[in-house]
Amino acid sequence: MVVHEREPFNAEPPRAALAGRRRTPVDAFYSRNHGPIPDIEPAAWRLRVDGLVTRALELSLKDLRGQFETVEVQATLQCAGNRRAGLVAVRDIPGEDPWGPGATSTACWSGVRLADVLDAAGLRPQAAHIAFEAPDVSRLADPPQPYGSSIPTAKALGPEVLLAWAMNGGPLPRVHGGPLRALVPGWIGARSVKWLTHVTARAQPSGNYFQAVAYRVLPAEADPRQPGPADGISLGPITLNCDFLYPDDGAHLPPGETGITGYALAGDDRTVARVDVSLDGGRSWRQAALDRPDSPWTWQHWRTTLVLPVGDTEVIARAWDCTGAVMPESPVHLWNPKGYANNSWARIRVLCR
Ligand SMILES: Nc1nc2c(c(=O)[nH]1)N[C@H]1C(S)=C(S)[C@@H](COP(=O)(O)O)O[C@H]1N2
Ligand SMILES: [Mo]
Repeated sequence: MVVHEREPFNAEPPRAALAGRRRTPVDAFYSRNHGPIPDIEPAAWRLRVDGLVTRALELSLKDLRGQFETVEVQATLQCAGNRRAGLVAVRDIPGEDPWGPGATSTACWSGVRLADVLDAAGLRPQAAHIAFEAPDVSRLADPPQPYGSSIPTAKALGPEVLLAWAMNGGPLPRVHGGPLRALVPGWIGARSVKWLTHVTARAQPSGNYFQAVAYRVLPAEADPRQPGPADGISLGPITLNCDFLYPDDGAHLPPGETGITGYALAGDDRTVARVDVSLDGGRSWRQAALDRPDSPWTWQHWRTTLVLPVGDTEVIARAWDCTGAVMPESPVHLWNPKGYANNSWARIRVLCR
């Protein structure tokens, strides 16, 4: 793993650990934390469900397993800071880690549908947002506070949104939110709250720092420490994106035919329609072959074979989605003070001799 920070722990797998695997092994799955990882005794853990509901609930893991249907969802998680390094190269982003393309990983999650739990609690008509809260207090928040987020009720009721206690067939590891986390497929990782202890139905989005202040695409000139109220764009669905998984940036290769692979992800209810690769700075493109996704919520791997010339070559990839949107060429116009949602063309340099 490439460790960006030890306290709080933030690490991403190198491209090679994601390459050739539709599902990411637990020990290669990226980990993104804003505070210390809590140590929760599963038997003592309880989930509180309250707010704009007709019956507030308090549920143990046994209650969740016993009272609701267990379901499995294959889903990719991607951090909004994925590929931030490309924005940092445009202009420094103090206090944020320069993530590469590895803040993206895919697992098979199991748990219960959030919709079923909300149904048992009985949502009131005014319940437009579902907020999540965890016990990990982040000193990066202003003021320091436990981590939280919210999603609109329309998304929360989707059958893909889980309260998950298992990952790739094993118990959910502590670092990934065990004993229980929210899983919001198709939305930025920040909404999939780990160590979940509290679900609240509300009329408004969560006022938590990580919903109301951070994870917003601010105007370039905004001060990220003092954004105005509702400044910027609150991130929900993942932005269309792709990157290379093989070869690595800076790889030394023999010239000639080389297999090139990568991943692409369109986010929420969109799908990846095409991935193109260029060897001439984007003047001409060749279409890559796109694998079928394992579910509507996972990345798609893509592959092509290129004849690489002798010398130093830049290889570029871009993805299109089913609405005809395409990744933009340059990170220059995407730069934002917190460094989110960089989906400019993916680029690697390879040296052939
Ligand atoms: N309680 C809590 N949940 C959290 C976070 C956190 O710091 N605390 N980080 C979020 C972010 S920004 C991301 S990208 C994902 C990462 O999940 P992972 O560490 O399992 O990859 O968890 C989200 N859930
Ligand atoms: Mo994230």
